[in-house]
Amino acid sequence: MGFPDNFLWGGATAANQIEGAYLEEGKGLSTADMMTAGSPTLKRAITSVIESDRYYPTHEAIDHYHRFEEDIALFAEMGFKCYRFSIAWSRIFPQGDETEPNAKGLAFYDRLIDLCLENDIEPLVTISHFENPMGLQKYGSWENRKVVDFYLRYAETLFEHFKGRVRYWLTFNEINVMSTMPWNAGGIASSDEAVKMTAAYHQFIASALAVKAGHEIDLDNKIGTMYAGHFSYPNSCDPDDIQGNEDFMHKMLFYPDVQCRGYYPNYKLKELERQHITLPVLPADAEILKAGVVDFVSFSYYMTHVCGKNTTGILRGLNGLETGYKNPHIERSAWGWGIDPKGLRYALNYLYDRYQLPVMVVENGLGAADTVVDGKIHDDYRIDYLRQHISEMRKAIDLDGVPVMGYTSWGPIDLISASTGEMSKRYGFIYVDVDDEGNGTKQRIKKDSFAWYKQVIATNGEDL
Ligand code: BGP
Repeated sequence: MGFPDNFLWGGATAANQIEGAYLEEGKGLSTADMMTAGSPTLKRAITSVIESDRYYPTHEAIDHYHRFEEDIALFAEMGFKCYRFSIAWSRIFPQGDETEPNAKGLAFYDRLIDLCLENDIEPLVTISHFENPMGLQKYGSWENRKVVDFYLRYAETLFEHFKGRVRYWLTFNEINVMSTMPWNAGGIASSDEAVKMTAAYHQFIASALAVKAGHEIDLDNKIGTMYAGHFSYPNSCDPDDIQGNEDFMHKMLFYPDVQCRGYYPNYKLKELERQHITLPVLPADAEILKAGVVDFVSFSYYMTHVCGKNTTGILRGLNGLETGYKNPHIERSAWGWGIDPKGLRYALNYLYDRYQLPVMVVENGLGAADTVVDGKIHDDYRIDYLRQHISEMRKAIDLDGVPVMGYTSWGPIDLISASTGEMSKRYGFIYVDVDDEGNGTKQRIKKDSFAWYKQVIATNGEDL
């Protein structure tokens, strides 16, 4: 009993949140490079000005691009079995639409991946994580079907180039974020529903084509969906609350439904009909979606929501990530995210029941402000959070029989927050000396949670 022997313990990051070096070695500008910093109360903005007096977090981030050797060594010291990271599309195809890849961009990831493999760390690559080459803006980004071809060329380049070295892939990070943060998800600046649904449709087609190509290039490739786990409880047992909650869940769940089943669910087709939205369907698309179903389901899990009959709008509140009613049974993080470890067991069961595919938790963690006292960071609150979540995940395996493949906690090293652009919202086992303005030595310091997680992995989750 307990975690399987080959369980993939590790951590997860995204290129635009850690690498920096935003224009080095031929990299083109990405949509993430055009976002200002924000704060818990101030939303990040999209800008067309590349240099300004506001700090642009992706430009330097934590300088992982130049310090990856030190960072991977620290992950290896913790005993990571798996490292989930993303490849910056604009390092490989700087404008997005070139026919030949940028060799220097591939070379950086060669070094990173080879180092992981030397340390027996299985790479799990997110092909697109909240960044698109700015060069694709002239096409209208994902609103234009042409971008499917550019994405496919990019994905095939990765499958070919890293063949035999990378076996686990995710086509899009949190694909359902197209509904809530379309700029992050697809370089879409509009909040118009028809535009977002068109862009999402194109991403489904692109994902399906990539899954098919990935399997053709290497039968060993396992390619997954990555769902922003927006799980929600009904506000009461009033049947209208149950329906209201279901309506919210559907707005999110249709994304993994399409990727796992290979077709749009009826409830979504009916909703689109009511909204007078026509999807840009081409004759062969039904076949494409069917032939490109994913091999596994991965998701991020930070919080749960409460919805019901009077929930208006799907997401609102702090950073746009709090939904509906307050849940009096759970506590909240300093950023207002509802902390619900038991919900993780529920979520794992929910996804496995729905798709009957292996499941992986590819993000989970506590964003908190840490203080350095005498060169040490005593983050018992983080240990507490992770311990509770991991123990609920174990129940899903032991008591419910859910085939959980692995667990990569979010931000094993402090990095830039995606929603706020802050550095002070920290998730790491490793502290990085950088503040919200980008000042600091960038020195890496192990927090108390570092030794704790190392022990968790060493005992395969026995010693929590
Ligand atoms: C997910 C994203 C990540 C990450 C995480 C934590 O939505 O996939 O990129 O940032 O959330 O969120 P935040 O950084 O806003 O605290």
